[in-house]
This record gives sequence, C-alpha cells and structure tokens, in this order.
Amino acid sequence: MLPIQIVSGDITKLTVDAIVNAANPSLLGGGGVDGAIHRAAGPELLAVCRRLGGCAAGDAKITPGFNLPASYIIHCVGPVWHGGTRGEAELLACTYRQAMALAAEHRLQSVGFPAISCGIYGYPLAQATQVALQTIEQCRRQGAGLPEKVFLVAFADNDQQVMSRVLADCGAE
Ligand code: AR6
Repeated sequence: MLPIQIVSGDITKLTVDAIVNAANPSLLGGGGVDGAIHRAAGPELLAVCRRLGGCAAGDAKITPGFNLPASYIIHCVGPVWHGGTRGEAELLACTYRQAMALAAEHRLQSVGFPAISCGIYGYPLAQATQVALQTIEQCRRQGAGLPEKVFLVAFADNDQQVMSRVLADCGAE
C-alpha cells in the first residue's frame, strides 16, 4: 500500500516539514502555486532565492519556509508539456526524485507536493499523477531516511477526483 495521501486545498496552508514549489528556472517567482507560495512566505523568500542561482528543469533546491506553516520549501522545476514525446515523463520523475532526495537529506518527515507541471506547463494531470506516485514509491523502496508522510495536494476543481482515481488504479486504495 502506498503511504501517499491526496488532500485538497491550498498548499501554502499545509502544516508539514516541507512543501514543494512548482517553480521556473529563475526561482524568482511566477504565477500559479509559485506565486501563491511567494506571497504567503513573504519577501524574505525572494531574497534567499536570488542567491540560489536558479534551478534546471528536473532539479530541486531548498529554502526555509519563512511565514509559511511549513518549515521548508523545496523548489522544483518540472518539464513543460510538449505532447509527451520529448522526455517529459522522465524529466518529471527526475524532479520528484530530486525533491525526495532533498527531503531525505534534511531528514524531513512530511512533505506536500503540488501537481508539478500540471498548470501553466500543461502536463495532463492523470499522467503526471501516475509518474508522481510511481516515482515516490520507488524512492521509498530504495532509499533510507525518506519522509514518512507524503501528500499530493489537489487544488483546482475535480483535481482530487482525477488524482484519487489514479491512486486507486495503482492498487493503493
Ligand atoms: N496550492 C496547491 N496547488 C496549487 C496552488 C495552491 N495554492 N495554486 C495552483 N496550484 P502551476 P506548473 C496547482 O501553474 O504547471 C509558475 O508561473 C495548479 O492547479 O503553478 O509547474 C512558475 O513560476 C496545478 O495543478 O505550475 C512557472 O513559470 C499545479 O499547482 C510555471 O508556473 C501546478 O500549476 C510552472 O508551471
């Protein structure tokens, strides 16, 4: 059974050790969940992000959570969807692996992920959820010190239904 829970709501309100940001390579803020996280965390976040030197697609970097209930923010850059033939699934899996590796390195026990790449970057939600579930589960099988609780956060209308269906199809519910 996958120890992954799908929850609905605004990720900036989640009380966990870390929330994950779906950022862009500049790490200097943007729209969607990135904008919401920067607004909720406060201006100190941008000041720290400026010193990180950006982030390549598929990679992840960590900052404090500042005014958020979460102690840390793991900033990731997912792939832009081009129809699925340009390595998007591999790059998305890599993004989840890097985020999980940072969580393990910092001994974080609970992590909340948004649906990385599923907004402005256009990745279909069901396919992305499948990649997320498989990759998180692989990480947990292979690695030590990984978070005990992983939440996938559904935000837009119907997203929770889509994500829960994929989780059920994985044989986890
Ligand atoms: N809480 C949880 N999920 C959210 C929230 C929220 N407050 N707001 C949006 N989502 P997106 P991307 C969901 O577009 O596709 C930014 O401008 C949203 O419904 O935020 O990876 C960055 O700077 C969707 O399911 O990220 C990049 O330029 C998911 O979060 C670009 O967007 C991701 O949507 C990244 O695009």
